[in-house]
Amino acid sequence: MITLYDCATAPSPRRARLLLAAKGIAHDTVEVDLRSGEQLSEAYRQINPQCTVPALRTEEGDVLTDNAAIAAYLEARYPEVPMFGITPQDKAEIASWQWRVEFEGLMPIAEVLRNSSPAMVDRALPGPVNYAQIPALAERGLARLQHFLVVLNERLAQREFLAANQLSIADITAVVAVDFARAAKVKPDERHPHLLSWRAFMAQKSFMC
Ligand SMILES: N[C@@H](CCC(=O)N[C@@H](CS)C(=O)NCC(=O)O)C(=O)O
Repeated sequence: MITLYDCATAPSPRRARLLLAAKGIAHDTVEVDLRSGEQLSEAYRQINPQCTVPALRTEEGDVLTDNAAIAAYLEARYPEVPMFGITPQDKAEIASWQWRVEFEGLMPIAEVLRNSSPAMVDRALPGPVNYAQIPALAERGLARLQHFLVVLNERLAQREFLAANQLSIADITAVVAVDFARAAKVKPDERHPHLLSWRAFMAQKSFMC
């Protein structure tokens, strides 16, 4: 049985959880308590030396330690509900939006939170090494995040889904980014009607959690 090392309150493991749910893959869950620093414990380092969640133990016993590897593995192992597209064109478009959501959405949220939160002093980046906060990155991240909601809204003006006219990994990543933006006090509003409609439409998907 697959095991997901998860944290119910964190955005990155939610991406893996949603993908597992969208593909209908049964799995065990081990909750890792990020608030108490369990990800830095010796026991968790033995599982994932990068000290991050998600991690996923495959049925073959390998441990995959980031969303990119987890998603690549799950798509190859359980292709039944394709989430990365089938045709070369669709695969390219989905990969492009997956990257944009990560780079223009998730990264700015991390920049804001990790460089401003008192709880994250010296934890400005995840992982085993401590890095000091850079307050200017929080400021830049906020501007980038606000701009990204505009980008998403424009993209979704004429489309049901973010890429390739199909539900894909890019929609899942975007749901996680848009929802977690609230932690940075940014959320879609009446300036982003298409983004709000898409989010409401995504909320109806049976796998949404
Ligand atoms: N590249 C990783 C990033 C994972 C990541 O940053 N996870 C955060 C939770 S959202 C984490 O484990 N943080 C631990 C920490 O802050 O020490 C992925 O997407 O899989």
